[in-house]
Amino acid sequence: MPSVGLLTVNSRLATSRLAAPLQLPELSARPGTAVVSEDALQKADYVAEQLPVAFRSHMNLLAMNILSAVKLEGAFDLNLAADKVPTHFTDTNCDPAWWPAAGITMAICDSLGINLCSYAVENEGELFVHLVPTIGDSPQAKKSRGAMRGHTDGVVLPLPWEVTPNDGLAPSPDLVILVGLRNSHHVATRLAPISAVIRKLAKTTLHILQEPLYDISPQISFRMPSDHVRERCPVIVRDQHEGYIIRFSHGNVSANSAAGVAADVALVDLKDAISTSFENVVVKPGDILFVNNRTSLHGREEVMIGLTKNRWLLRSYGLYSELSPYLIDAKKSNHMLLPARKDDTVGHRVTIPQPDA
Ligand SMILES: O=C(O)CCC(=O)C(=O)O
Ligand SMILES: [Fe+2]
Repeated sequence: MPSVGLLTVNSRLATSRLAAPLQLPELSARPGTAVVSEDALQKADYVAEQLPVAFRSHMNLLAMNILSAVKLEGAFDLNLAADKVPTHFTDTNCDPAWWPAAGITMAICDSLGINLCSYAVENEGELFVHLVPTIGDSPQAKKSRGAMRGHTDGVVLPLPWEVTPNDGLAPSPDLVILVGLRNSHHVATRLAPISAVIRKLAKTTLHILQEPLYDISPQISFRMPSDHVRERCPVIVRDQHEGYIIRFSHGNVSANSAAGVAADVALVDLKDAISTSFENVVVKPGDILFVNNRTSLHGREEVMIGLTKNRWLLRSYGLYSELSPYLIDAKKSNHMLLPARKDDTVGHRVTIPQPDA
């Protein structure tokens, strides 16, 4: 198959290791509350000084869409007792053993100009979600322990330059941040950089995927109206540098009914290309993985149900832009972004607060 050539960018994961783990902040409340931002941010200067130069330059390349993922190994040291694992994604009553790891992640992000955020429609807007395999037959529980095919997070949300005032939507995250607390069976996160995927696509396929021919529905974790569809979108977009960016999710992207058969075929080719482009990355305790949600698809190996206590990652999202235009309610939270939940009293809000509100 002819390859597209040209791309040398965003093709790899860069890894740095800290010589000694960072000193953990003492937090007085659960991360995601305003008081914790203050506690954690007091550590940001100290953290900035401790971060290896190589890591800082990797993070700059990540922000420029030149790298697709960066892993910081040995960022913190936590001694978790064997039974200290939350039972579900938003378990707010679980042991606070995870707070310092979240605090150090907040301090690192602050020192790098990354704004951590959540969406009000997902996981109650919690800033840090527990990625743990949960028991039960609900679609969410099954998803929590199943393998995950390649996807970008927040796929139904606009790309930053697609955001239109008053549509009540924040952009999808620039970064997906995974923090390792426990992973004793080395269940891998899987990364597929767009550059590797694109090299496997025929030129015509790549062109079709850049046409506004695809409809996108919300991922299962997003509590949005089931008829909320982002229509006629390109899946792949040329970015301002030498690369491309992608939004994709196997279950949530389909060719528009008027798009014609070539759009369907291009999607099948894309899925094939993704499936052979993965690199496995094990996020171990103390590791923080920063995934560029524009230039990398991510997924996961299956987490076996018998291993429920053996894997626990925290997940948060990051944006490089200011959050203030997209906050659901600046008085309520400094990280929870639009869209609002359908059952919130404000409904599908349309007024976007001014940046200085
Ligand atoms: O568990 C992982 O390693 C990744 C999970 C993930 O992609 C997600 O929850 O969206
Ligand atoms: Fe994900």
